[in-house]
Amino acid sequence: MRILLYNPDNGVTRNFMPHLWMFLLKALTPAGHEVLLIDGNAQPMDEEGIARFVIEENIGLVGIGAMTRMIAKAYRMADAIRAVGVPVVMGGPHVTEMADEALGRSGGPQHADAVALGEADDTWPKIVNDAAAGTLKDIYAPVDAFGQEQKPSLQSYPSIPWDTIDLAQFNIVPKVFYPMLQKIGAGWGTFRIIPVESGRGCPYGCEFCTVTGFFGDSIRFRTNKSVVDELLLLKARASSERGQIAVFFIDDNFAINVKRTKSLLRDIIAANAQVHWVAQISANLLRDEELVDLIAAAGGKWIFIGMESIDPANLKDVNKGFNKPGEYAAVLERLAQRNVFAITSFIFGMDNDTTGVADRTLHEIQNWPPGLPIFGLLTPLPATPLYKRLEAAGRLTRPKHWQEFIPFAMAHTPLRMTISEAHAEVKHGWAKSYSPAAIAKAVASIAHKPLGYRVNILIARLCFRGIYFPQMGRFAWAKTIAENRRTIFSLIKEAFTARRASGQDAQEVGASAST
Ligand code: B12
Ligand code: SF4
Repeated sequence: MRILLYNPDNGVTRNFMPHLWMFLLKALTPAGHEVLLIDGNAQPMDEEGIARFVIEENIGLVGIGAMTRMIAKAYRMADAIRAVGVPVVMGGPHVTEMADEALGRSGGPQHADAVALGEADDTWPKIVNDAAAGTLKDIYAPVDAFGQEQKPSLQSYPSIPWDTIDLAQFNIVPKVFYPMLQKIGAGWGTFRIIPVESGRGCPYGCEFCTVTGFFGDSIRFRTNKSVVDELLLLKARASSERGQIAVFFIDDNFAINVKRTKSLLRDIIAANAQVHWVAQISANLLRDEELVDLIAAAGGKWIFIGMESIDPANLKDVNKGFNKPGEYAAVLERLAQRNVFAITSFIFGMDNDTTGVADRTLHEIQNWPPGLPIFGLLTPLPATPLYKRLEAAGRLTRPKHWQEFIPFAMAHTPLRMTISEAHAEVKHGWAKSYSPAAIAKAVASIAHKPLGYRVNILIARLCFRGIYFPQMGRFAWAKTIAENRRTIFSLIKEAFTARRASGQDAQEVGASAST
């Protein structure tokens, strides 16, 4: 049977990074089937396009995975596929919580023939076999013989063949940058970010988050060896292609078990398996100097920190009181001293937020080492404690917000400001942080560091700007480059000056050697 795994586009950004679930399920597919992958963020497709594709490619089963924000598109695509007679199985965090919605049992139309609940590592082979035999069931739950929920241990994690997978569509370098980047060094025209997981689960239970409910509060890890082997495979591929590959450790809290993380990082260093990587780690765990040393030595370049708010009252409200705003600056300094920078994520529209929250947050940020601030709105995702609390209080203004997804729009009323004030705060946060002046200041603030770090900050800022200000077309990129031309040209000039100087040094060395 030919199987298509499809991830709908998020409608905001393009091909930032492939979605791991597709590659994982492909690796777990029983022998004898062929699996094709389409990530809508890299290969945009509409309903008509996907219906034509499944017919032309003789697809016998389509698997669709989606977060809540892409579910409306996922349902539309599923409808188009089912209309041409091909069965659809859906999985992922949204349909796990809203299986009845996907199966048409909550008053709306049916979108999926089957739903895979929760982690599908163990159920996927069964789904494929049932589909091939024409006996697809409606619900696949990861349970043992006694009906008890069973989570994959991750101890026997499949090997994802990153060495042979076609990654061309996931090159994140906008074409307009090719000529400039190739001058920096060979291979800089391609840059892929690959998702790798080393463990699953988070016990913290923040009110707005689905992770504790979905993956559970007991944490499971892959073996160090299996992670190291995966990194070595990626490193070998990058070097054979003379391209750049970075890894995103998608674990929700990469250092949740500090002892284990240190042992993994030591193994990465010992195996010389370092690639540049990003990981998500909560601020409280970054107090540990030895951990931060190992992060830097093992290739860590960016750490995503869910800071959420600089107001302890807000953090307490959402059960994230373990975040201590008073230590944010020290945590970021500790990272920056080792040339590791942070993606700092903030949520506005929390219950204790009032107008001016963006300026108050920006005021703090300006004293921190340069990083990548990102701003979002408190969003009640289905089945989270937050959703239940707001629903009980009658505060949901769009209880089924996913049916008509609007980027950066609230679905409930904040307590101490209006919805439009909250939207304005987010806009202000992005506009101020990603203005040409702010980008120039971020680059200049590390003028004492080697050029590569400043180029890194510049490129990352230009790309992150696109999360809020759509930057998908050639024209949008040209405009962004024009606006930031002073910073860009000053770094290019510095690169050429350094290159010429090193060329002259080499000539002088050559001349003195021959005399
Ligand atoms: C990496 C990641 C991202 C990446 C992008 C995604 C990517 N390219 O990989 C980045 C950092 C950009 C990101 C951003 C956001 N993310 Co995010 N992200 C994750 C994260 C940490 C890992 C995803 C992952 O690969 N997991 C590992 C794989 C193996 O798990 P999985 O995807 O769930 O797949 C398993 C099952 O679900 C199932 N399955 C999944 N799909 C399918 C399909 C079929 C057919 C079948 C059978 C089974 C199946 O089988 C898989 C194996 O068991 C998850 C949290 C988490 N731990 O999953 C959050 C998560 C997915 N993100 C979440 C959110 C909310 C966001 C944001 C909206 C945050 C924000 N406020 O801005 C943005 C939106 C991004 C966008 N523009 O679309 C939520 C989604 C909740 C929901 N109900 O939708 C999660 C669950 C975290 C949370 N806080 O609750 N994210
Ligand atoms: S620490 Fe992160 S992953 Fe864990 S519950 Fe909180 S927001 Fe979710």
